[in-house]
Amino acid sequence: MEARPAVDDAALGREALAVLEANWTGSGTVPAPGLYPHQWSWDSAFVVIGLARHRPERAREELLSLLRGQWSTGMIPHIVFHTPEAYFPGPSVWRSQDHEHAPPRVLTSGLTAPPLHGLALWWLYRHTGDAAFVRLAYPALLAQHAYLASARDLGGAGLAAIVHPWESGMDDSPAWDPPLAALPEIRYGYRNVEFDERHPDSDHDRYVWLAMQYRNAGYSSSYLRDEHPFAVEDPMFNGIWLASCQALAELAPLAMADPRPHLEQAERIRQALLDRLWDGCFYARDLRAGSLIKVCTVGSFGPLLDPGLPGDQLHAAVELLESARFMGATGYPVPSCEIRAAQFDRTRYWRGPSWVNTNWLLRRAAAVHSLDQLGQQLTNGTLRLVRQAGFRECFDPFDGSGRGCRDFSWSAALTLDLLADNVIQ
Ligand code: 2M8
Repeated sequence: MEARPAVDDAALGREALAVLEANWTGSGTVPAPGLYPHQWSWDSAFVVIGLARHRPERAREELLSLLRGQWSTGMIPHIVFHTPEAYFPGPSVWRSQDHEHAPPRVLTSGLTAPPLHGLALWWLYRHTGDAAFVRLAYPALLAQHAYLASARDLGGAGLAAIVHPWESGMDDSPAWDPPLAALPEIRYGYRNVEFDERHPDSDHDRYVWLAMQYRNAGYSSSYLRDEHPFAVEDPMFNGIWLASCQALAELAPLAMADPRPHLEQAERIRQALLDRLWDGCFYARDLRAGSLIKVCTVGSFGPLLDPGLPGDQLHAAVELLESARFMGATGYPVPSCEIRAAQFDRTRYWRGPSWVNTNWLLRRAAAVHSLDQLGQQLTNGTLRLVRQAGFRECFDPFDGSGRGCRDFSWSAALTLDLLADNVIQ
């Protein structure tokens, strides 16, 4: 089934719900039929957000289903495999079942993903008032945050490092080009799909090689700290983590827990973002090269999710976002890379196209800072994209045409959320 562009809000909402219904496997929502036949971590968090007001019961099941894949280290894996459907790299590559910290009966990947789950739980609570569910899910998210603070603070300054482009969720972002280029030349032909327009073979080989290096080291934290060749502090990953820390601080009393550690963690992240990633814009830091990766991408705006972001950085980042380097020059919000960068490519996955999830995150950031006009512009532009092109995976930021998968879950879920807010306003 492919959702057709709908003319009115009610029809668009019905189509979005139908997509999510079709993508529900009975134990989680797949990002899209075919290409992504399992449960992905931050995709599920976006689905929870989108369903919070429409199908809260399903939103709760979605989160619990993902959490069944959580490792005893607290790590929430970026993919949880619930079905035998083929995907590469699948369970035979990750071999989670051989790892003492992986759950015994659920197969997962060995990497993590942006920690949006705290914010998603808060969103669900905000719209349902279901404190019992907060009490149920809170310990898992507490453990996730503890894992990030202990095993992933590879730079020692309070930020969590990603150890693979897949952990950013923005796989092919030009921000990962320099650390990937520093890896040895790899031509193993790991891919087992015939054609994948998303990335060149050489990149895909590097992705799989990197994942296997980590797996072969037993998914060990000391290996990550001392040897793993890819370690990057990403402003989007950390901006999302900070937002989830603040969300958990608000939820902690409902779980009879102390909110202060979450606020202290948020403060550490804020300070480290400013000290380590800010240079007129938030850039990713390559911990192995010891330098900033000087390309502005949509990830540069992650720290806007912080209500405590100082005014200077807030104004400079918003000015950049609205400028002709980003959404000021494209017909639709928000290109995934600065359009003047040499690496910008309007057709390539995470190197130019607009994505509904990053638009939603920026709209959330606009709400946090009471930037109503920016928020409305992001809402309108995003709804225009899905109205015209359907719930595609991503979109050409200039002409709004759809790219990648059809019937993509987070595009449908977040449309529901945008529509619900539009009605309220
Ligand atoms: C994309 O990532 C996967 C690998 O995890 C892939 O390229 O096959 C990204 O867009 C990521 O953000 C997303 O979570 C995933 C599933 O939608 O697809």
